[in-house]
Amino acid sequence: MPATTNARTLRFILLAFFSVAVLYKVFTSTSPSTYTSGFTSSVGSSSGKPPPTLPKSDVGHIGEHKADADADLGTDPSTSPNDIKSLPPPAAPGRRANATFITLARNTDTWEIANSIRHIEDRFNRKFNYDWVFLNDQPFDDNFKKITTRLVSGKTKYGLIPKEHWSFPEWIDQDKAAAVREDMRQRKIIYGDSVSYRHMCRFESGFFFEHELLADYEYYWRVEPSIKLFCDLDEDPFVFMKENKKKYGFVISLYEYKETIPTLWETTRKFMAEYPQHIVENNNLNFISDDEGKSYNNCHFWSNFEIGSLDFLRSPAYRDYFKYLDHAGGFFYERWGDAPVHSIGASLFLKKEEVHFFENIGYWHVPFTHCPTTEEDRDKYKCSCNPKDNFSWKGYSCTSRYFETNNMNKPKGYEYQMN
Ligand SMILES: Nc1nc2c(ncn2[C@@H]2O[C@H](COP(=O)(O)OP(=O)(O)O)[C@@H](O)[C@H]2O)c(=O)[nH]1
Ligand SMILES: [Mg+2]
Repeated sequence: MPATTNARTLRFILLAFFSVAVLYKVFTSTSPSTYTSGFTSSVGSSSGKPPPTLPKSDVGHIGEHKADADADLGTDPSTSPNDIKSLPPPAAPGRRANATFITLARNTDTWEIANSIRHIEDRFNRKFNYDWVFLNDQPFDDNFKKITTRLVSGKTKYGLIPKEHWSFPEWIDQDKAAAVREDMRQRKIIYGDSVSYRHMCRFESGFFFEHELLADYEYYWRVEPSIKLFCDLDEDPFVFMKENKKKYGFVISLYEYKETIPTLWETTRKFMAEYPQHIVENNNLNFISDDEGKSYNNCHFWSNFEIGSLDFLRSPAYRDYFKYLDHAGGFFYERWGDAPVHSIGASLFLKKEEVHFFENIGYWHVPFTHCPTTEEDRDKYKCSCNPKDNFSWKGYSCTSRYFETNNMNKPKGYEYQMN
């Protein structure tokens, strides 16, 4: 055979071999059609192993996610609608108000107040770092200070209540006061036989805002042991109060037990007659009275939550009112609570628009919940409360009345939360 023929034959054999090899590769390496795109496909081919077997729905889900990452994931019921966000900043930018949290507590309340602080910090204060003032009729022990300082992101301050703010004033007849306690004990009136509860109510009514540790602050937020916050609080309520000239803020309102305040209203009426200069026009009298002030309807703002102005409580009007009530003796001869006392003060000495209802602060203190009414708000503020538990539109709440007497529109859908 000539050399050229040999060379041609060799080229043909090589070409045929190469073509067969290419065809073999093409037919054996085609991916299964399910994995044409996305995360699972690339895992399968790069590892050299067959792709993991996933249930059909998961395969579709992962493929979709990768192929269409920007699509509205809310349309897929098995997918969280949350966008991927970066972590929130450690401290919210912007101005702060001159404000503090305030808690009255005993050393035995350490773990219950620890829970409350955790709620307030997680939902709000870790980004705002406001101070926290703790007051007690006994010295706080080291453990109370250690645990609370550990949890609060702002400064913590611990104060002892002066004796004259936590004792019987000299004009109180001790025998008469003891007889009332015994009678209330027999009638099973809540805290009716307690001396310390009465000191507490009197202190919260008239003295906490006089404590030297609060002297330099303008606003306070009262926090009690074992409360919960259900929603994120991204807007600073103290700054809100300041910018909108608000003096008293609440989340829950309800009727007071009338057995605890038999003569509170007649004493208040005497005060109004003697101090007419303190009663402002366009006040909230119609919130607390159904007959233009003849009688009290027992509605009050629930004072275990309050965001308020210390300057209001330190005003001549409120100070005169407390002094008048204190001399009348009802903190000991009855069992006047600080909630009706603050509420009557705020309703008579403040203009309507200086009082504010915080619809978006989801809150619990045994046994009542306020949960933002609309789903839109519960989404926006990441609330964890069940809207069925929202007490605000139910029969024993006064918040409907508050809206009506202030000509405010109730939130959309409130009527579905009335029962
Ligand atoms: N230091 C001190 N704090 C008290 C005393 N009694 C109640 N408190 C506080 O006063 C507030 C109201 O008391 P609490 O027991 O929650 O009453 P309730 O919410 O009306 O059932 C809470 O912050 C308590 O920690 C007391 O005898 N001493
Ligand atoms: Mg309480």
